[in-house]
Amino acid sequence: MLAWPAPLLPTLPGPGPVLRLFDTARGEVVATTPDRVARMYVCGITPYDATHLGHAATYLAFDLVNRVWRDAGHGVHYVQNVTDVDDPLLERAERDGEDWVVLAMRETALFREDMTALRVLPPDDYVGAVATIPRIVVHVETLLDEGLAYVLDDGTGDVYHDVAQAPGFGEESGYDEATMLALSAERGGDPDRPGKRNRLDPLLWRGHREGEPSWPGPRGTAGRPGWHIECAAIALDTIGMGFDVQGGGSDLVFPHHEYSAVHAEALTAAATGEKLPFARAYVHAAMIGLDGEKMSKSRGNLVFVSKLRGGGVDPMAIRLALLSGHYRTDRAWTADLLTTAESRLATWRRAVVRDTGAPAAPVLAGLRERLADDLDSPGAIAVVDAWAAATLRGTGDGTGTGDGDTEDGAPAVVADAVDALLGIDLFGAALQDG
Ligand code: 5CA
Ligand code: ZN
Repeated sequence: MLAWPAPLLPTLPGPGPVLRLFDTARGEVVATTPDRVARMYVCGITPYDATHLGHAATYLAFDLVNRVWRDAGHGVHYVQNVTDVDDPLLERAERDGEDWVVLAMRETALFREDMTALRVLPPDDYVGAVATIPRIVVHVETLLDEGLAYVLDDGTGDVYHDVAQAPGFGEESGYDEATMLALSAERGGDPDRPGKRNRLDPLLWRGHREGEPSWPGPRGTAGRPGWHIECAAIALDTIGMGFDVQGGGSDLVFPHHEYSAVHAEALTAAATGEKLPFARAYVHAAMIGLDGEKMSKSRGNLVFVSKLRGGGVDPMAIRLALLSGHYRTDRAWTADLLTTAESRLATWRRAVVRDTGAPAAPVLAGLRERLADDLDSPGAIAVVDAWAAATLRGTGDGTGTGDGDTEDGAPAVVADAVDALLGIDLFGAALQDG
């Protein structure tokens, strides 16, 4: 699938530090250990509605991961999926009397526009579920052949993964059975369905139902794929096992990331006999809420990126507003957040258009240090705030160096650092404003 155009990425002097991130599976902040090319998979949208600020916040968090790795000298192989066939998409199309393919295409196109406007680095592989069906079918057949999956005995043709045989089950989320059962029921699972071997067994393949799209399936059974095997198959096809970061919002900790990992680990064990981990770290962005509730398509309490942009809001202000909170803190979207970001952006822009400013080196070091520490974007923003204040006062104090110097060319270096590391372009609108 087509991704979206890459923004320019300035190169900064010298390499940045090793990125440390909170890994859900280990329950602590750990150093990432990428090879020359870091590998990251981030769960993409289900395109039945426009991109809201919750989605945007999650993709911005992983955009920082991408930027910090690149600054540290790594290449990054970034993969994202599009869940372009699934229950919520089909239900919305049915409700609105619209063709589900057209709905998915339209919302995916809008998502690309939003990501471009927010200056999110595009994935190298942007892969839809539908395009992956032939590979998914092969995987489901392998699990059936190995006796690790079974066809439900009720004539539907539905196939489930037998998790009792999956040794790694539970390692990603660390949840107990009661928590898993509750979350499974809440998030698209079917723990009470009769005939399953284990209530927590996840659906791999859904046999054809009247009125639903279907494709040739495992052992000739027409239908469509389950959700978790989609991400397992796409990751296996593109970046393989043991990749550096599996990312998404915290609503994916269970069941989605647990099951994607278990599917991929079972397939790898079947193919090689080895128990390899799916990802080295599972990283989750907290939820953005509105009026005290998680922003979600099913609740309908949404603020859309495209709506704000359409109303003339500078996408860089949206980006700055979302990054002003830490990615692991659940937080609310408010009008104030945007107003504060707009005035901060204006201040930064007034500072970077000067020829001379407070020294740049401590700003670059401070930005790198804060972001490498589990993406402390509020801390990084504070570093730039202090620099802008000192520059606009015409002195070098306030940057932490305490030497009161000013430096020719410092504003241009800071603008490059803010661009490369925080993804915020300080020149576009500043030039337009004259
Ligand atoms: N297609 C699946 C992932 S394979 C999916 O969850 N799609 S989604 O459209 O519902 O969400 C897209 C991404 O945004 C996911 O990573 C999800 O965890 C994240 N997300 C959803 N709601 C919020 C929210 N309120 N705050 C932050 N992130 C969110
Ligand atoms: Zn996913």
